[in-house]
Amino acid sequence: MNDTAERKLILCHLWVAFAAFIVACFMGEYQVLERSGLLPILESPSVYFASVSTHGVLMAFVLTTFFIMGFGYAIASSSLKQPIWNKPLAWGAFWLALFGVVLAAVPLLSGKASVLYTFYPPMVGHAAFYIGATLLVIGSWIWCAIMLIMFTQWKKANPSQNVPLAMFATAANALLWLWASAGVALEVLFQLIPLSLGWTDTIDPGLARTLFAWTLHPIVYFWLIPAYTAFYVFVPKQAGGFLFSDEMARMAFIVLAVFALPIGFHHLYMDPEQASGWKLLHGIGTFIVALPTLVTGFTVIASLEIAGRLRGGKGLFGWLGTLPWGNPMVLAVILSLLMLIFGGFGGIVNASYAMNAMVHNTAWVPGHFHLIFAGTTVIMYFAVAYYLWPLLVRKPLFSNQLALLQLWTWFIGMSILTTPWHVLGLLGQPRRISTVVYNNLLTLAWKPYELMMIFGGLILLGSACLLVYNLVKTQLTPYAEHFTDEIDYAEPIHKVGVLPEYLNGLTVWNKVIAVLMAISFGFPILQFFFMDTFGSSAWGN
Ligand code: HAS
Ligand code: CU
Repeated sequence: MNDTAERKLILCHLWVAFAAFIVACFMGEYQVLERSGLLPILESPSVYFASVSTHGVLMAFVLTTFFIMGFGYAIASSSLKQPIWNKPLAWGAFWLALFGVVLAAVPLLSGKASVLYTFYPPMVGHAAFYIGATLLVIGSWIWCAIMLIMFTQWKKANPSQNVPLAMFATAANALLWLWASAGVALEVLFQLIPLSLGWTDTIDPGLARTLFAWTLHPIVYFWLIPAYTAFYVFVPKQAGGFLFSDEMARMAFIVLAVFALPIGFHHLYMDPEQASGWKLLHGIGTFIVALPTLVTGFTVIASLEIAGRLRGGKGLFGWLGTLPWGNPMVLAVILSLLMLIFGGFGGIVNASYAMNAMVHNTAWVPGHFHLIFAGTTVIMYFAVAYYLWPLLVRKPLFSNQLALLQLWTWFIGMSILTTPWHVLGLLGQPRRISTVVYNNLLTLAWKPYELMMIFGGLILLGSACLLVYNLVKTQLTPYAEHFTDEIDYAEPIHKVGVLPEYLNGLTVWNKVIAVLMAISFGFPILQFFFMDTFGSSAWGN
């Protein structure tokens, strides 16, 4: 990353991501306080829902999209050793996406779009919210195009070589996101924007939820793939060893990209608009997409073991002690995998139809996704930030000790926050509620868990401030001469020969996705146009 202009482009993306993140963390703490009912002065359902909607949008769409774009540019330019294709276009995408965020923020913050980050109709918010979100998505599509063009051009110029694993993963994610975002784009363009502008009087929530489910599952893998990329291409080297298998990693990314797409109905198990046969089909796919995560867990732990043994670790678990726990990337991956055990377990419970009936729409679900997204996934975003910042600003990290403290507190805070959420779900607390006003034995049983959540949230807030403090201080320290600015990618333990096209290209997988999507979403969407459906009038704001 020798080019100053490129480093600036990457840094700007990452700063927007973490600025959104820190604002959303303050909102998160306010929300647990408000729900607990402990401070009557805070009680206000309208402020609460404006806050939850903004918090969700900032975390799920702004932090992620900007982080993924910035990280993608860093990977593309460093792993392909090529300048970023069409930098003015990349800047255009950045400003368009940022403008979209500001446009959406106005109605969100003024309570005119308190429709939550899933914006399920017939709730409807101000049109500026949907238009802003659309611009953010269009910005991300331009990023996808740049990634895929760089991927294709490099392959053409280097026909006998394998695409670097990091770029393969990034291109797979770009392809996944182009397919994934089409569902919500159709919903917003043809249903929500016309309704919010008053061009139509009613909306079909069944069709809207089906289109949203098309996006909702793959989007979580769009967020996850950068974390897995760091697992595979940074962690083994940082731990002092080698990647256990390059081919397994590619296979995992392919299965993630292909099978994350046709399975969204596990979000609609309890909805009436799709028949049970389609839900079964999507349910089977949901279990298939858990496999690449198991493969990833295995490969990454095997890579850590190789590193630990090379560093002198003996016995069954002796290698764990010899790992460099003081390296933020290594500490982060261990904590990330620990959170994945229970976060993934929760996912398997959700995916099992009968158990889903028990936990759907309860506090269990935010428990699941805070653990696996804000925990497993976002902790790797921090590790990547600690790794990239010094290379981007060409100065050493301000404090390694603070970085380690920040990662530990994030892990501890997230465990304290999400365990009670899971319990509350089993105790029957609904999700998406503000304060509970009725006091009976059931809601009294919730109280101790709510207190724990406030405490967990406070630790997380402190941890988030530490992250931003460390990054700002790194940027502001005086210039250090001769600081390295090259990303150090992990090498596989066995040299990889020339790979077959299905492990080195995405064209064939794109066709597989097209077929699977036509099967799994074709009829379920088309049926809305051939049967009698009833529209609902807009509700809210
Ligand atoms: Fe999920 C709902 C099913 C993964 C995010 N999920 C959500 C929502 C979000 C989300 C945001 O089937 C809420 C949407 C909303 O607002 O309505 N999810 C799954 C399944 C998986 C899964 C089966 N989810 C994720 C990931 C996310 C995410 C990843 C974000 C990044 N999820 C569901 C379902 C729902 C759902 C239903 C709907 C619920 C409802 O009713 O509304 C799987 O892919 C998970 C597979 C993972 C595993 C874990 C394997 C463990 C490993 C760790 C090994 C480590 C060791 C420790 C041994 C099976 C690999 C090593 C230690 C050392 C020291 C080295
Ligand atoms: Cu899902």
